[in-house]
Amino acid sequence: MSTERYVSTRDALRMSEGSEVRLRGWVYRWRDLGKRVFIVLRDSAGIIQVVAKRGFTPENYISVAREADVESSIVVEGVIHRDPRAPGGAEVWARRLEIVGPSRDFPIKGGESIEYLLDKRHLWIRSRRLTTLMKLRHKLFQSYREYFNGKGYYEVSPPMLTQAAVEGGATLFKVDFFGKPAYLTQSAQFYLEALIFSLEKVWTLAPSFRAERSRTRRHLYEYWHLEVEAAWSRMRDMMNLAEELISHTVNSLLNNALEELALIGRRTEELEPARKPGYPIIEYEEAIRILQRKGVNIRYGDDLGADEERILTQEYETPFFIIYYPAELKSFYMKPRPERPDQVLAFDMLAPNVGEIIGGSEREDNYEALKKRIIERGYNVEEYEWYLDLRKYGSVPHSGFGLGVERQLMWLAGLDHIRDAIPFPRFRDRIYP
Ligand code: NSS
Repeated sequence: MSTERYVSTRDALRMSEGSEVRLRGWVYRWRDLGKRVFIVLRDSAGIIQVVAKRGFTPENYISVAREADVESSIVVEGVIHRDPRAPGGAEVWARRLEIVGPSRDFPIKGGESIEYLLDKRHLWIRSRRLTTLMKLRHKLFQSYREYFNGKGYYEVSPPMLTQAAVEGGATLFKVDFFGKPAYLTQSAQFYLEALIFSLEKVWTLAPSFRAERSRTRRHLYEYWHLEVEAAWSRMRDMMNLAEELISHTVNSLLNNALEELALIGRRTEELEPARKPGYPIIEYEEAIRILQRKGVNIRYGDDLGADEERILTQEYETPFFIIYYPAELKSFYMKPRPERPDQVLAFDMLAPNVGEIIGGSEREDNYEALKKRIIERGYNVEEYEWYLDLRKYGSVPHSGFGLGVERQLMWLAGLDHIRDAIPFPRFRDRIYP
Protein backbone atom coordinates (compact mmCIF):
# COMPACT_ATOMS: atom_id res chain seq x y z
CA MET A 1 0.00 0.00 0.00
CA SER A 2 2.87 2.36 0.78
CA THR A 3 4.16 2.29 -2.80
CA GLU A 4 0.83 3.62 -4.11
CA ARG A 5 0.21 7.33 -4.39
CA TYR A 6 -2.39 9.07 -2.28
CA VAL A 7 -3.67 12.61 -2.37
CA SER A 8 -4.81 14.55 0.67
CA THR A 9 -8.39 15.74 1.00
CA ARG A 10 -7.10 19.29 0.58
CA ASP A 11 -5.39 18.51 -2.74
CA ALA A 12 -8.35 16.45 -3.94
CA LEU A 13 -10.69 19.42 -3.41
CA ARG A 14 -8.54 21.44 -5.81
CA MET A 15 -8.47 18.86 -8.61
CA SER A 16 -10.43 19.14 -11.83
CA GLU A 17 -13.56 17.23 -12.87
CA GLY A 18 -12.83 13.63 -13.77
CA SER A 19 -9.42 13.36 -12.03
CA GLU A 20 -8.65 9.87 -10.79
CA VAL A 21 -7.73 9.92 -7.09
CA ARG A 22 -6.79 7.60 -4.26
CA LEU A 23 -7.36 8.85 -0.70
CA ARG A 24 -7.02 7.43 2.79
CA GLY A 25 -8.35 8.55 6.12
CA TRP A 26 -11.15 8.03 8.60
CA VAL A 27 -14.91 8.08 8.30
CA TYR A 28 -15.99 11.35 9.84
CA ARG A 29 -19.69 11.13 8.99
CA TRP A 30 -21.79 8.51 7.33
CA ARG A 31 -25.25 8.47 5.76
CA ASP A 32 -27.00 5.65 3.92
CA LEU A 33 -29.73 6.83 1.57
CA GLY A 34 -30.36 3.44 -0.05
CA LYS A 35 -29.16 4.09 -3.56
CA ARG A 36 -26.33 6.23 -2.32
CA VAL A 37 -24.01 6.05 0.65
CA PHE A 38 -22.36 9.33 1.66
CA ILE A 39 -19.12 9.22 3.59
CA VAL A 40 -17.30 12.30 4.82
CA LEU A 41 -13.65 11.28 4.78
CA ARG A 42 -11.31 12.96 7.22
CA ASP A 43 -7.51 13.18 7.06
CA SER A 44 -4.99 15.51 8.67
CA ALA A 45 -5.59 18.13 5.97
CA GLY A 46 -9.38 18.35 6.21
CA ILE A 47 -12.48 16.60 4.91
CA ILE A 48 -14.03 15.58 1.60
CA GLN A 49 -17.31 13.91 0.72
CA VAL A 50 -17.18 10.45 -0.85
CA VAL A 51 -20.22 9.03 -2.61
CA ALA A 52 -20.82 5.36 -3.35
CA LYS A 53 -23.79 5.12 -5.68
CA ARG A 54 -25.62 2.63 -7.83
CA GLY A 55 -24.76 2.78 -11.48
CA PHE A 56 -21.24 4.06 -10.72
CA THR A 57 -19.82 2.17 -7.78
CA PRO A 58 -19.76 -1.64 -8.12
CA GLU A 59 -22.38 -3.27 -5.87
CA ASN A 60 -19.80 -5.06 -3.68
CA TYR A 61 -18.10 -1.74 -2.88
CA ILE A 62 -21.41 -0.12 -2.02
CA SER A 63 -21.69 -2.88 0.58
CA VAL A 64 -18.22 -1.98 1.88
CA ALA A 65 -19.31 1.67 2.14
CA ARG A 66 -22.33 0.54 4.17
CA GLU A 67 -20.07 -1.21 6.66
CA ALA A 68 -17.66 1.68 7.01
CA ASP A 69 -18.93 2.96 10.36
CA VAL A 70 -17.87 6.25 11.90
CA GLU A 71 -14.11 6.38 12.57
CA SER A 72 -13.27 3.33 10.46
CA SER A 73 -10.03 3.87 8.56
CA ILE A 74 -10.56 3.45 4.84
CA VAL A 75 -8.93 3.70 1.43
CA VAL A 76 -10.99 5.12 -1.42
CA GLU A 77 -10.34 5.13 -5.15
CA GLY A 78 -12.55 7.23 -7.36
CA VAL A 79 -13.14 10.19 -9.58
CA ILE A 80 -13.41 13.87 -8.68
CA HIS A 81 -16.78 15.41 -9.37
CA ARG A 82 -17.01 19.16 -8.98
CA ASP A 83 -20.27 20.11 -7.31
CA PRO A 84 -20.95 23.41 -5.58
CA ARG A 85 -23.35 21.64 -3.17
CA ALA A 86 -20.60 19.39 -1.79
CA PRO A 87 -18.62 20.72 1.19
CA GLY A 88 -15.48 22.30 -0.26
CA GLY A 89 -16.96 22.35 -3.78
CA ALA A 90 -16.05 18.82 -4.87
CA GLU A 91 -16.69 15.18 -4.00
CA VAL A 92 -15.28 11.79 -4.87
CA TRP A 93 -17.39 9.23 -6.69
CA ALA A 94 -16.07 5.95 -5.39
CA ARG A 95 -15.02 3.11 -7.66
CA ARG A 96 -13.41 1.06 -4.93
CA LEU A 97 -13.43 1.19 -1.13
CA GLU A 98 -11.47 -0.76 1.40
CA ILE A 99 -11.82 -0.82 5.18
CA VAL A 100 -8.36 -0.89 6.72
CA GLY A 101 -9.37 -0.79 10.39
CA PRO A 102 -13.03 -1.22 11.25
CA SER A 103 -14.68 0.86 13.97
CA ARG A 104 -17.81 -0.37 15.67
CA ASP A 105 -19.98 1.88 17.81
CA PHE A 106 -17.58 4.82 18.26
CA PRO A 107 -18.21 6.01 21.83
CA ILE A 108 -18.62 9.68 20.90
CA LYS A 109 -21.85 10.38 19.07
CA GLY A 110 -22.54 13.99 20.01
CA GLY A 111 -24.24 15.57 22.98
CA GLU A 112 -22.08 13.89 25.66
CA SER A 113 -21.07 15.71 28.85
CA ILE A 114 -17.66 17.34 29.25
CA GLU A 115 -16.79 14.84 32.02
CA TYR A 116 -17.55 11.91 29.72
CA LEU A 117 -15.65 13.48 26.83
CA LEU A 118 -12.61 14.11 29.02
CA ASP A 119 -12.55 10.39 29.88
CA LYS A 120 -12.54 9.74 26.14
CA ARG A 121 -10.04 12.47 25.35
CA HIS A 122 -7.87 10.02 23.36
CA LEU A 123 -10.80 9.69 20.95
CA TRP A 124 -12.32 13.14 21.36
CA ILE A 125 -9.00 14.58 20.14
CA ARG A 126 -10.03 13.47 16.61
CA SER A 127 -12.82 16.05 16.51
CA ARG A 128 -12.59 18.82 13.97
CA ARG A 129 -12.54 21.51 16.63
CA LEU A 130 -9.76 19.94 18.70
CA THR A 131 -7.79 19.10 15.56
CA THR A 132 -8.02 22.72 14.48
CA LEU A 133 -6.93 23.96 17.91
CA MET A 134 -3.88 21.68 17.80
CA LYS A 135 -3.00 23.08 14.40
CA LEU A 136 -3.25 26.59 15.78
CA ARG A 137 -1.05 25.55 18.68
CA HIS A 138 1.50 24.19 16.21
CA LYS A 139 1.51 27.47 14.29
CA LEU A 140 1.85 29.42 17.52
CA PHE A 141 4.90 27.34 18.50
CA GLN A 142 6.40 27.97 15.07
CA SER A 143 5.90 31.70 15.43
CA TYR A 144 7.70 31.71 18.82
CA ARG A 145 10.72 30.03 17.23
CA GLU A 146 10.60 32.40 14.27
CA TYR A 147 10.62 35.37 16.60
CA PHE A 148 13.53 34.28 18.81
CA ASN A 149 15.65 33.10 15.89
CA GLY A 150 15.35 36.58 14.44
CA LYS A 151 16.44 38.12 17.75
CA GLY A 152 19.62 36.13 18.34
CA TYR A 153 18.28 34.29 21.39
CA TYR A 154 19.63 30.84 22.25
CA GLU A 155 17.06 28.12 22.83
CA VAL A 156 18.08 26.12 25.89
CA SER A 157 16.83 23.03 27.75
CA PRO A 158 16.31 23.30 31.50
CA PRO A 159 15.74 20.28 33.80
CA MET A 160 12.26 19.18 34.84
CA LEU A 161 13.43 17.58 38.12
CA THR A 162 14.60 20.21 40.58
CA GLN A 163 15.40 20.59 44.25
CA ALA A 164 13.93 24.00 45.12
CA ALA A 165 10.85 26.13 44.62
CA VAL A 166 10.87 29.07 42.22
CA GLU A 167 7.31 30.28 42.80
CA GLY A 168 6.75 29.25 46.45
CA GLY A 169 6.20 25.90 48.13
CA ALA A 170 2.40 25.84 47.96
CA THR A 171 2.15 24.57 44.38
CA LEU A 172 5.13 22.16 44.35
CA PHE A 173 4.74 18.60 43.14
CA LYS A 174 6.95 16.38 45.24
CA VAL A 175 8.77 13.44 43.65
CA ASP A 176 10.61 10.61 45.40
CA PHE A 177 14.11 10.88 43.95
CA PHE A 178 15.79 7.67 45.21
CA GLY A 179 14.71 8.32 48.75
CA LYS A 180 15.39 12.07 48.65
CA PRO A 181 12.76 14.69 47.93
CA ALA A 182 12.77 16.41 44.53
CA TYR A 183 10.19 18.55 42.76
CA LEU A 184 8.75 18.91 39.31
CA THR A 185 9.79 22.30 37.99
CA GLN A 186 7.47 25.28 38.42
CA SER A 187 9.60 27.47 36.20
CA ALA A 188 12.92 27.24 34.38
CA GLN A 189 13.80 30.74 35.48
CA PHE A 190 16.73 29.99 37.82
CA TYR A 191 18.35 27.73 35.23
CA LEU A 192 17.88 30.34 32.54
CA GLU A 193 19.49 32.86 34.89
CA ALA A 194 22.51 30.55 35.22
CA LEU A 195 22.76 30.33 31.43
CA ILE A 196 22.77 34.08 30.68
CA PHE A 197 26.28 34.40 32.13
CA SER A 198 27.56 32.66 29.02
CA LEU A 199 24.81 32.87 26.39
CA GLU A 200 23.43 36.30 27.46
CA LYS A 201 20.02 35.90 25.78
CA VAL A 202 18.17 32.64 26.26
CA TRP A 203 14.68 31.22 25.97
CA THR A 204 12.96 27.90 26.39
CA LEU A 205 9.62 26.26 25.77
CA ALA A 206 9.01 23.45 28.24
CA PRO A 207 6.44 22.08 30.67
CA SER A 208 5.94 23.58 34.12
CA PHE A 209 4.03 21.90 36.91
CA ARG A 210 1.78 23.49 39.51
CA ALA A 211 -0.16 21.66 42.19
CA GLU A 212 -2.84 24.36 42.14
CA ARG A 213 -5.25 24.15 45.06
CA SER A 214 -8.29 25.28 43.17
CA ARG A 215 -9.77 24.26 39.86
CA THR A 216 -10.34 27.21 37.56
CA ARG A 217 -10.97 27.74 33.89
CA ARG A 218 -7.40 28.97 33.37
CA HIS A 219 -5.25 26.67 35.52
CA LEU A 220 -3.61 23.41 34.47
CA TYR A 221 -1.45 21.18 36.68
CA GLU A 222 0.94 20.73 33.77
CA TYR A 223 1.28 23.58 31.29
CA TRP A 224 3.73 24.75 28.65
CA HIS A 225 5.82 27.65 29.71
CA LEU A 226 7.74 29.92 27.37
CA GLU A 227 10.47 31.58 29.39
CA VAL A 228 12.99 34.24 28.48
CA GLU A 229 16.00 35.66 30.31
CA ALA A 230 18.54 38.25 29.19
CA ALA A 231 21.69 39.73 30.69
CA TRP A 232 22.01 43.54 30.76
CA SER A 233 18.25 43.81 30.33
CA ARG A 234 16.13 46.16 32.45
CA MET A 235 12.44 45.80 33.18
CA ARG A 236 11.41 48.07 30.28
CA ASP A 237 13.65 46.21 27.81
CA MET A 238 11.99 42.97 28.81
CA MET A 239 8.50 44.48 28.54
CA ASN A 240 9.35 45.64 25.01
CA LEU A 241 10.48 42.14 24.13
CA ALA A 242 7.32 40.63 25.62
CA GLU A 243 4.97 42.84 23.61
CA GLU A 244 7.02 42.41 20.46
CA LEU A 245 6.78 38.65 20.89
CA ILE A 246 3.04 38.73 21.45
CA SER A 247 2.39 41.06 18.52
CA HIS A 248 4.62 38.92 16.30
CA THR A 249 2.54 35.82 17.11
CA VAL A 250 -0.70 37.71 16.47
CA ASN A 251 0.55 38.86 13.08
CA SER A 252 1.80 35.43 12.26
CA LEU A 253 -1.56 33.76 13.02
CA LEU A 254 -3.60 36.47 11.32
CA ASN A 255 -1.43 36.02 8.24
CA ASN A 256 -1.05 32.23 8.24
CA ALA A 257 -3.88 30.68 10.22
CA LEU A 258 -7.04 32.38 8.99
CA GLU A 259 -8.49 29.03 7.93
CA GLU A 260 -8.09 27.56 11.41
CA LEU A 261 -9.38 30.71 13.11
CA ALA A 262 -12.44 30.69 10.85
CA LEU A 263 -13.10 26.99 11.52
CA ILE A 264 -13.34 27.59 15.26
CA GLY A 265 -15.43 30.71 14.72
CA ARG A 266 -12.93 33.24 16.07
CA ARG A 267 -13.83 36.87 15.43
CA THR A 268 -10.43 37.86 14.08
CA GLU A 269 -11.27 41.57 14.04
CA GLU A 270 -10.90 41.38 17.83
CA LEU A 271 -7.25 40.38 17.39
CA GLU A 272 -6.42 43.07 14.83
CA PRO A 273 -5.58 45.84 17.35
CA ALA A 274 -2.96 43.57 18.96
CA ARG A 275 -0.93 43.36 15.76
CA LYS A 276 0.98 46.51 16.73
CA PRO A 277 3.16 46.75 19.86
CA GLY A 278 2.65 49.70 22.19
CA TYR A 279 0.18 47.99 24.55
CA PRO A 280 -1.11 50.12 27.44
CA ILE A 281 0.83 50.16 30.71
CA ILE A 282 -0.76 50.85 34.08
CA GLU A 283 0.68 50.74 37.55
CA TYR A 284 -0.73 48.34 40.12
CA GLU A 285 -1.84 51.35 42.18
CA GLU A 286 -3.83 52.66 39.21
CA ALA A 287 -5.37 49.22 38.64
CA ILE A 288 -6.64 49.28 42.22
CA ARG A 289 -8.16 52.73 41.68
CA ILE A 290 -9.88 51.59 38.46
CA LEU A 291 -11.36 48.61 40.30
CA GLN A 292 -12.51 50.77 43.20
CA ARG A 293 -14.20 53.14 40.78
CA LYS A 294 -16.04 50.15 39.37
CA GLY A 295 -17.31 49.28 42.81
CA VAL A 296 -14.94 46.40 43.57
CA ASN A 297 -14.16 46.01 47.26
CA ILE A 298 -10.36 46.05 47.04
CA ARG A 299 -7.50 47.89 48.73
CA TYR A 300 -3.90 48.71 47.93
CA GLY A 301 -1.94 45.59 48.91
CA ASP A 302 -4.59 43.08 47.86
CA ASP A 303 -3.79 40.54 45.18
CA LEU A 304 -5.62 40.75 41.86
CA GLY A 305 -7.68 37.59 41.45
CA ALA A 306 -9.31 36.19 38.33
CA ASP A 307 -12.44 38.32 38.81
CA GLU A 308 -10.51 41.56 39.24
CA GLU A 309 -8.34 40.74 36.22
CA ARG A 310 -11.40 40.11 34.12
CA ILE A 311 -12.86 43.49 34.99
CA LEU A 312 -9.59 45.19 34.10
CA THR A 313 -9.29 43.39 30.75
CA GLN A 314 -12.65 44.86 29.76
CA GLU A 315 -10.99 48.29 29.76
CA TYR A 316 -8.69 47.46 26.83
CA GLU A 317 -9.00 45.85 23.44
CA THR A 318 -5.38 44.64 23.40
CA PRO A 319 -3.22 42.95 26.00
CA PHE A 320 -1.81 45.41 28.54
CA PHE A 321 0.75 45.58 31.33
CA ILE A 322 0.35 46.06 35.05
CA ILE A 323 3.64 47.11 36.66
CA TYR A 324 5.14 47.97 40.07
CA TYR A 325 3.36 45.56 42.42
CA PRO A 326 3.79 45.73 46.19
CA ALA A 327 6.82 43.55 47.01
CA GLU A 328 4.93 41.26 49.38
CA LEU A 329 2.58 40.14 46.58
CA LYS A 330 5.45 38.96 44.42
CA SER A 331 8.36 36.51 44.44
CA PHE A 332 11.50 37.04 46.52
CA TYR A 333 13.85 37.28 43.51
CA MET A 334 12.36 40.51 42.13
CA LYS A 335 14.35 43.74 42.33
CA PRO A 336 12.83 46.59 44.35
CA ARG A 337 11.86 49.75 42.51
CA PRO A 338 14.58 52.28 43.47
CA GLU A 339 12.20 55.20 44.09
CA ARG A 340 9.63 53.02 45.95
CA PRO A 341 11.47 50.10 47.60
CA ASP A 342 8.16 48.71 48.91
CA GLN A 343 7.31 47.94 45.26
CA VAL A 344 9.09 45.65 42.81
CA LEU A 345 10.17 45.97 39.18
CA ALA A 346 7.57 43.45 38.14
CA PHE A 347 5.26 43.32 35.17
CA ASP A 348 2.32 41.14 34.31
CA MET A 349 0.66 41.11 30.91
CA LEU A 350 -3.09 40.57 30.85
CA ALA A 351 -4.98 39.50 27.74
CA PRO A 352 -8.64 40.21 26.93
CA ASN A 353 -11.07 37.75 28.58
CA VAL A 354 -8.25 35.61 29.96
CA GLY A 355 -6.29 37.77 32.39
CA GLU A 356 -2.64 37.16 33.20
CA ILE A 357 -0.72 35.49 30.41
CA ILE A 358 2.78 36.74 31.30
CA GLY A 359 4.61 37.29 34.57
CA GLY A 360 8.04 38.90 34.54
CA SER A 361 10.47 41.14 36.36
CA GLU A 362 13.91 42.58 36.71
CA ARG A 363 15.84 40.27 39.04
CA GLU A 364 17.65 41.12 42.26
CA ASP A 365 21.30 41.03 41.21
CA ASN A 366 22.87 41.90 44.57
CA TYR A 367 24.08 38.96 46.67
CA GLU A 368 23.39 40.44 50.12
CA ALA A 369 19.98 41.83 49.21
CA LEU A 370 18.85 38.53 47.70
CA LYS A 371 20.12 36.47 50.64
CA LYS A 372 18.35 38.78 53.06
CA ARG A 373 15.06 38.31 51.24
CA ILE A 374 15.40 34.53 51.16
CA ILE A 375 15.85 34.56 54.93
CA GLU A 376 13.01 37.05 55.51
CA ARG A 377 10.61 34.81 53.60
CA GLY A 378 11.62 31.86 55.76
CA TYR A 379 13.19 29.84 52.95
CA ASN A 380 16.12 27.53 53.44
CA VAL A 381 19.24 29.41 52.26
CA GLU A 382 21.08 26.15 51.54
CA GLU A 383 18.55 25.26 48.87
CA TYR A 384 19.31 28.52 47.10
CA GLU A 385 23.10 28.36 47.48
CA TRP A 386 23.73 27.87 43.77
CA TYR A 387 21.23 30.57 42.84
CA LEU A 388 23.03 32.99 45.18
CA ASP A 389 26.35 32.04 43.57
CA LEU A 390 25.16 33.68 40.36
CA ARG A 391 25.31 37.01 42.26
CA LYS A 392 28.78 36.23 43.61
CA TYR A 393 30.64 35.75 40.35
CA GLY A 394 30.18 38.50 37.80
CA SER A 395 26.61 39.56 38.59
CA VAL A 396 24.82 41.67 35.98
CA PRO A 397 21.47 43.42 35.78
CA HIS A 398 19.05 41.04 34.12
CA SER A 399 15.37 40.47 33.51
CA GLY A 400 13.04 37.81 32.22
CA PHE A 401 9.49 36.59 32.00
CA GLY A 402 7.31 33.52 31.67
CA LEU A 403 4.38 33.14 29.27
CA GLY A 404 1.65 30.55 29.78
CA VAL A 405 1.26 29.14 26.30
CA GLU A 406 -2.22 27.68 26.87
CA ARG A 407 -3.38 30.97 28.32
CA GLN A 408 -2.18 32.79 25.23
CA LEU A 409 -3.89 30.25 23.02
CA MET A 410 -7.11 30.70 25.04
CA TRP A 411 -7.04 34.35 24.11
CA LEU A 412 -6.03 33.86 20.48
CA ALA A 413 -8.62 31.15 19.88
CA GLY A 414 -11.29 32.79 22.03
CA LEU A 415 -11.68 29.81 24.39
CA ASP A 416 -13.52 30.24 27.66
CA HIS A 417 -11.73 27.27 29.26
CA ILE A 418 -8.08 26.25 29.14
CA ARG A 419 -8.78 22.52 28.65
CA ASP A 420 -8.88 22.63 24.86
CA ALA A 421 -5.67 24.62 24.48
CA ILE A 422 -3.65 21.44 25.19
CA PRO A 423 -4.24 17.94 23.77
CA PHE A 424 -4.26 16.07 27.09
CA PRO A 425 -5.11 18.49 29.90
CA ARG A 426 -3.90 17.72 33.40
CA PHE A 427 -6.19 19.74 35.58
CA ARG A 428 -8.17 17.30 37.66
CA ASP A 429 -7.60 14.94 40.54
CA ARG A 430 -6.59 12.10 38.27
CA ILE A 431 -4.40 11.59 35.26
CA TYR A 432 -6.45 10.00 32.50
CA PRO A 433 -6.08 9.26 29.70
O1 NSS B 1 4.19 32.11 38.16
S1 NSS B 1 4.37 32.95 37.01
O2 NSS B 1 3.55 34.14 36.98
N1 NSS B 1 5.88 33.41 36.86
C1 NSS B 1 6.91 32.55 36.82
O3 NSS B 1 6.81 31.33 36.91
C2 NSS B 1 8.28 33.16 36.56
N2 NSS B 1 9.29 32.37 37.26
C3 NSS B 1 8.50 33.19 35.07
C4 NSS B 1 9.80 33.83 34.67
O4 NSS B 1 9.97 35.00 34.97
N3 NSS B 1 10.68 33.10 34.01
O5 NSS B 1 3.99 32.08 35.76
C5 NSS B 1 4.19 32.63 34.47
C6 NSS B 1 2.97 32.38 33.60
C7 NSS B 1 1.71 33.03 34.13
O6 NSS B 1 1.64 34.37 33.74
C8 NSS B 1 0.63 32.19 33.47
O7 NSS B 1 0.41 32.61 32.14
C9 NSS B 1 1.27 30.82 33.41
O8 NSS B 1 2.67 30.99 33.57
N4 NSS B 1 0.75 29.91 34.46
C10 NSS B 1 -0.11 28.92 34.26
N5 NSS B 1 -0.75 28.50 33.14
C11 NSS B 1 -1.58 27.45 33.25
N6 NSS B 1 -1.83 26.80 34.40
C12 NSS B 1 -1.21 27.18 35.55
N7 NSS B 1 -1.44 26.50 36.68
C13 NSS B 1 -0.32 28.29 35.51
N8 NSS B 1 0.45 28.93 36.42
C14 NSS B 1 1.09 29.91 35.76
